Amino acid sequence: MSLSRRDFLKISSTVAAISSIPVFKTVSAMSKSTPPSPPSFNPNFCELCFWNCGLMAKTVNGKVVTIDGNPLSYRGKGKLCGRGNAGLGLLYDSDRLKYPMLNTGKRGDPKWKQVSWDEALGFVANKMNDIKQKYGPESVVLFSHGTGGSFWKHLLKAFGSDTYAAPSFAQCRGPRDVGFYLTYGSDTGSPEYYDFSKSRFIVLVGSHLGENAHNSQVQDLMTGLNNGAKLVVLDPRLSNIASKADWWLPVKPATDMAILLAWIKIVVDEELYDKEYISKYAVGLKDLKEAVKDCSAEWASKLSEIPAATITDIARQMSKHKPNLCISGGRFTVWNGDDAQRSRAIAILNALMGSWGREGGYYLPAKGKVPPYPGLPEYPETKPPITGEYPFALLPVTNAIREAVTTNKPYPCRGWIVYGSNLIKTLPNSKETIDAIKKLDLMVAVDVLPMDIVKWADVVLPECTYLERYDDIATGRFQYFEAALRVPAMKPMFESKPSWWITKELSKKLGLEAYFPWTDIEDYLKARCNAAGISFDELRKNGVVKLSTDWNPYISQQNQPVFNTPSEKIELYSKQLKEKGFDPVPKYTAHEQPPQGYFRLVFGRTPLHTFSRTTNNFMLDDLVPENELWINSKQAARLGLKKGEYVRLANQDGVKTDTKIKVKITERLREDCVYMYHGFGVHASELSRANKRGIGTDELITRYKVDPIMGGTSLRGNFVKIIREAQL
Ligand SMILES: Nc1nc2c(c(=O)[nH]1)N[C@H]1C(S)=C(S)[C@@H](COP(=O)(O)OP(=O)(O)OC[C@H]3O[C@@H](n4cnc5c(=O)[nH]c(N)nc54)[C@H](O)[C@@H]3O)O[C@H]1N2
Ligand SMILES: Nc1nc2c(c(=O)[nH]1)N[C@H]1C(S)=C(S)[C@@H](COP(=O)(O)OP(=O)(O)OC[C@H]3O[C@@H](n4cnc5c(=O)[nH]c(N)nc54)[C@H](O)[C@@H]3O)O[C@H]1N2
Ligand code: SF4
Ligand SMILES: [Mo]
Repeated sequence: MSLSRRDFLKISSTVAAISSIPVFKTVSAMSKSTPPSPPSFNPNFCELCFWNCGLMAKTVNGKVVTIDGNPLSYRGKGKLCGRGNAGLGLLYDSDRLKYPMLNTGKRGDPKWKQVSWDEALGFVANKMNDIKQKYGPESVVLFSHGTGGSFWKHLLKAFGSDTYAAPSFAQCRGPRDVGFYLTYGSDTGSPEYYDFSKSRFIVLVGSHLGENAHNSQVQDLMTGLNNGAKLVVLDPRLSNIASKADWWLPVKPATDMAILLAWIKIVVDEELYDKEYISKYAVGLKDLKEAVKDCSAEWASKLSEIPAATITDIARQMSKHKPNLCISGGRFTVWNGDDAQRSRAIAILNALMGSWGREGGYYLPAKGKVPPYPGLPEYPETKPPITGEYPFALLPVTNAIREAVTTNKPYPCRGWIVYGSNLIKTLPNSKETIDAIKKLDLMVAVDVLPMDIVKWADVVLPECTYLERYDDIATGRFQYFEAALRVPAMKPMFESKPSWWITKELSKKLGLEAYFPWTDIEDYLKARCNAAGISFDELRKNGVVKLSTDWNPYISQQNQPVFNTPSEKIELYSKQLKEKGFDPVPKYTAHEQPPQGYFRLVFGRTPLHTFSRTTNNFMLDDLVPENELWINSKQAARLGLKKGEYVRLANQDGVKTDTKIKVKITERLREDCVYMYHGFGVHASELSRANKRGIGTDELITRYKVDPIMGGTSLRGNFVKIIREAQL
């Protein structure tokens, strides 16, 4: 059955009415014979993206009927974004994974056999033990993106493997976090430590906040702007937020570093930096000055196509508002392969403005801890995780794991457990991912939907959705410390199960039950709450507990910052980088520009979808059913393209898409690129709505560079040409 959002809205206004959806059959039967019971309300936090906004779910007669923002939640501040509001579109998706399944066919060409949980977990345990015997426990690794992954991480550590990799490092924010870590000895957090609501000046380098719908951050940004903050946006596209900016810089893609270095030079040469702050907290100013001496505004202008006078003016304006300003490099920072260095340039510029630890800049995040479940046995000794040969990979590197399958370096990698990550669309060059999967001894997918990754698994473990489960306590470091809880608002549908249950059952089959001594999840959560001095009942009722509320987030005489760098200062010049053979101060690298007849493939987010995970959601599908190809009107006229026409794309390596995309003609984009939302072009035939709608950026990203500092894969260096139907 395919249900649209309009259908759903029509029928969801009363509980009796929603009985027309088959999944509500039991409710309707009940509601006819028994009067409706009073509603119950359970706190939860959203899993439609990784911001995890707090919410309250209303349940009537055992079925969730509405979800609303929880005002106590920092990340949501009482609101849910368009995607978050569509949580029921996931819960009641008729395409959901319903039973454990074994693949009796081939990986990629599966024949599914429905099996019991006992059989599915027995299969996984046997294979894991086989691999352990032949190669060692570290040869089974975890890919994990999402809250339930914490139980899998615990299980794998107990099994003897320390490799748990999230694409949010090497395919997302890793370069930014490493760039800041090398400069301040701290990453920038998630939620980022941006103090936007109090900023007087904000610079967004390639961030499209607003379309990137990270809820509280968008609210904070708008508060800052409403209070008069000036805004600069660097983006080759007039994004929604760029349309609100005081300065929109339609920078030539891949040249941002030139502008950043020119700003550093102007600020240093004209002595516009925060002198007291730099002399007290930073090292390396002299070396920095020397390193950027040739990076004039005129030089940057030639590369970036932004006027030199504008570059100079902004540097001066910026420094007038110091230290209450925030220069943000966005979250998705894997662009061109020198991304940790670009992020370092942003970190250095912030340091010159004295914005770290200052009101309106980057706040100092509150400290706090929820200790682990008490009395657990120690994890066994094991080999270091797979990070590739990247000296500053702070976390395991997804793409290095993929390589390890073929190279057996640093050791063989034979089993993958993939929790909540659609790796086929998430890692660049899907052929490399598929080739690696084909070589494995075990491939497990833990998911809620039959996404692209699922057909490559030997066994599929259906997790219930976030509204049907408890998860581990989630913590957040804001201007206070937060503990948040997810409480099931209804029983899991079909035979789906929560990860806390799946991992506990699997631990028994692996002989690891000593690591899972709790009787059930409430027993586990209560013990953790006790250890942290939190009331479980309060957390269970409100969903959120605020701790460290007396935290001072700003530097003052009594509140001095600690920099966890070798010099214990902010490192404008990095000896750490120098020692490993990298530039101690960022340098400009020229990146390839599109060849004749090609456009650079540029992509971002639609406010109403999260990657591929929401593309089948019937409440969102009606609003944004597919992605569009943005193309500048001059180029469209040159190619004779018409608005709404469907085209295919081919990239520089001759890869041609098998699906089509609708043309959107616009003035809001430079002429040298085309733009689309990432996440569409799903190739999973069981997804009745999403399958083959639009084009996936991932299909066209066959080429990538790896950041030698930290292992991030650049995703912005592919070029495409447009193929019209007539040319096929
Ligand atoms: N080409 C290209 N690649 C990219 C990006 C891009 O813009 N373009 N963006 C990059 C970025 S920034 C990131 S963060 C990554 C994101 O990478 P992923 O996290 O892999 O992206 P999603 O498409 O959201 O895949 C999530 C998977 O989790 C499943 N899922 C959803 N909810 C649950 C749940 O409750 N439990 C379980 N077990 N599974 C669940 C979904 O069905 C889906 O299969 O991708 C990166 N890769
Ligand atoms: N609605 C929604 N919100 C999301 C997500 C989602 O899937 N959906 N995903 C979340 C996640 S995990 C992440 S990491 C963030 C990512 O969100 P952001 O950090 O904002 O990053 P991008 O998606 O890369 O931003 C895309 C913008 O960068 C511009 N751009 C492209 N090339 C260049 C360039 O060379 N220079 C400059 N200056 N700009 C360039 C594009 O035109 C586009 O407007 O979004 C988060 N928020
Ligand atoms: S930003 Fe939106 S999708 Fe993400 S967690 Fe919050 S409400 Fe959910
Ligand atoms: Mo991300």
